[in-house]
Amino acid sequence: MTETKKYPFFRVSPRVAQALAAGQPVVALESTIISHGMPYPQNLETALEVEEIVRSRGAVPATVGIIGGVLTVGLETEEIRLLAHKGNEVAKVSRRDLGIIAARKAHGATTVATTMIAAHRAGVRVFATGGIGGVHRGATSSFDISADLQELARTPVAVVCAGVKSILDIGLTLEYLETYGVPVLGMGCDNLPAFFLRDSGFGVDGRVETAAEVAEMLVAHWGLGLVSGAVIGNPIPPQFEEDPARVIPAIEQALSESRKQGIRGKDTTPFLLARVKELTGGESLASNIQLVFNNARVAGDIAVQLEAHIHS
Ligand code: PSU
Ligand code: MN
Repeated sequence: MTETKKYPFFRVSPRVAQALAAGQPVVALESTIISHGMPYPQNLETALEVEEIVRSRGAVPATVGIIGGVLTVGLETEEIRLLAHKGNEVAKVSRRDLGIIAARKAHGATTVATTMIAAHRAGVRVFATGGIGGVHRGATSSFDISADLQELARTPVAVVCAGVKSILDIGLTLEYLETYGVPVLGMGCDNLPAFFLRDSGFGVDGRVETAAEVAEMLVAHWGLGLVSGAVIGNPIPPQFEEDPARVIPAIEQALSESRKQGIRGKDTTPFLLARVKELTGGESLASNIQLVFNNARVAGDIAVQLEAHIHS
């Protein structure tokens, strides 16, 4: 079964399609971070500023989301506004939810996993976000492992992120990525960043200093016929790093509350993110926004370098 004209399930905006056809660098951006990851109106302001930052590096932004059941690469400002405003009312859509939301012609926010799916299908190789999903603490009994990791195993898109938030088991997340053949690079760092903190204490597979170096590694990885994605860990700028003495207790408390309240499945990550934000006050939101900006800059640079490589 293929899609028909009557039911277009997937769409690339004309702006992004033209950029891709012209060989311009494009950076994909996710929308769960908008609808579920940040409150309104900071989510909207951040999403639009991230697009501006990507442009300022010489690349074309392509925010991904689901509008009326159509998985769309390159949301218009009004569509971003819709997802930002609706927030938790729109579905958080991972791989297993895509067909359900498409058939219902509902709106949806794409996670890292579904943003990768859409980016790959459109021909976009670089994607910027805040933090990826991973292996949850206690996963040995809950089995809670983000579908983001499986997507990284099977979809050739490079995800620039500030590492993994310590609501997760960072060590197990790296073990999982190793098993599935996903390279983890550190942008100017030997250890994977831990979102609000610059250093998780867990080593990356390759330290890189420049976007050009990342592009070379991606060209080699994919040139060898490997189909997995890659994680580019980019530490939060030092001036925005959080105090571990504030963040770590907040994370511990959020985790303990989620266990007590029996939060499960796809609600776990949004619950923990929102709770950590409440417990640390507005400051953590400001850091969150700054690290996303920083990832957008680096992703823009990587996309530019990757295009330069492909056309040289
Ligand atoms: N981690 C964050 N911020 C986020 C997310 C994760 O620090 O906004 C979002 C991303 O969209 C990610 C998703 O893909 O949560 C993972 O959800 P889950 O753990 O349910 O797979
Ligand atoms: Mn999960």
